[in-house]
Amino acid sequence: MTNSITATGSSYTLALAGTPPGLSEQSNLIRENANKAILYLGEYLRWEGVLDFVVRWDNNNRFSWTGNPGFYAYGGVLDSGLTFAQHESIFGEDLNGEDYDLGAWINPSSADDLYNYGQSMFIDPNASVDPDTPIGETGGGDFLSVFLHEITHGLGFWSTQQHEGISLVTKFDQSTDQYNDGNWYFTGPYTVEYFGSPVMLAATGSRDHYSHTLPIMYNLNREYGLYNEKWNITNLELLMLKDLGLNVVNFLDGYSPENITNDNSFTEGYVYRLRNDSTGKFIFSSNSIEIDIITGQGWVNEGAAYASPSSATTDLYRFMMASGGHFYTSNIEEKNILSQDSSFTYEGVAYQVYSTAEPPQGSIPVVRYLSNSGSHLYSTSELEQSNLNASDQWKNEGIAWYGESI
Ligand SMILES: [Ca+2]
Ligand SMILES: [Ca+2]
Ligand SMILES: [Zn+2]
Repeated sequence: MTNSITATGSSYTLALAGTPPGLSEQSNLIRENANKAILYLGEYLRWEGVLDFVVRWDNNNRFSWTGNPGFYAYGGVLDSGLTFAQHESIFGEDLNGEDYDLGAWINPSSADDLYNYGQSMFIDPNASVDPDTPIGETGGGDFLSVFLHEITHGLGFWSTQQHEGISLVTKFDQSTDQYNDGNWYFTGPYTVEYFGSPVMLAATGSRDHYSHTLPIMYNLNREYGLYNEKWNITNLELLMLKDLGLNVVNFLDGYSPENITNDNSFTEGYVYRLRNDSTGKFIFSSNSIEIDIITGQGWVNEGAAYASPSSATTDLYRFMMASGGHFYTSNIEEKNILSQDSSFTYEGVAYQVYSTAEPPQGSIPVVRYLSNSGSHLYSTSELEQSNLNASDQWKNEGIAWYGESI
């Protein structure tokens, strides 16, 4: 059943999966607490699509769990560096299909009680988020708080740079820097504006938390949380989520973020060409998040090349080549052939274009060039094309697709 959050209009589902028999009597209360956590977060965030939340008892191969019974964030990361839930929240597309988008894994060795790091957890009979609610002597923390914590990971507090090497760099990782003191800091502009400085991240444990040295009012995304308390949303988490691309529509205490514009040149529906001077590669993007991520990472935004047509006739498919460059095609047969080729990794639909068959009058041809070194360049500029045509470094491969003129 799809639910809607009155405050923001966001939609969601919630499932319990693999609930141990010993917890069947408590499962309604567990669901009620998880639901309250979603509604609580949903008062502040407006997301697109339908976020599918889960409380799932199972082993999670991704994290190859070895420690105490405990909780772990449910989700996964796309090549773009966004989590599934983050992508769906921003773009409204559910890219992991039937799988749940975010939530909590619970190690199943807790057969008939909820444990976190060996301690029994509190399941609040009132499903309250009030920070003054006593949570008993359990020591394992409050289930509602821990679930809320895990779903913030699903929404983008997720470092793969620390845990899975640097080949996959998340939007979160892009918002962090290691300073001379050896510590990592979150440097998102909204967060820095609010906090007054970059926010120190956990030095031990997992870097997608802020450090336990922050003032104790900051609890929800703290590493080594204060387990005898309810963890509450503060503006710090909300501004970190805003820096991660989420649409935060409400803040606490009347706070209103400064109008910080990183890329005010971006226009929805325009396709930008970006250039990497150190590798000589080019990329087309109509995705403000992607442009934001790669600009400054050696990529220069050359500006809008054309618009993605509103009445497009085909998808444009993007591949990553083993050589490091991108390859684009609007030809479905070529797309299917390259999908079988191990030196091409399919990245998905880049945006929509006009196919080469009967392009409308006034549309802009995109001409494909192949260099002697095997990389491709797509050009919409007649001046650039005449230079490329005159060069013996480049071979004109013809019109690849058409864009809408701006
Ligand atoms: Ca979904
Ligand atoms: Ca899904
Ligand atoms: Zn965590």
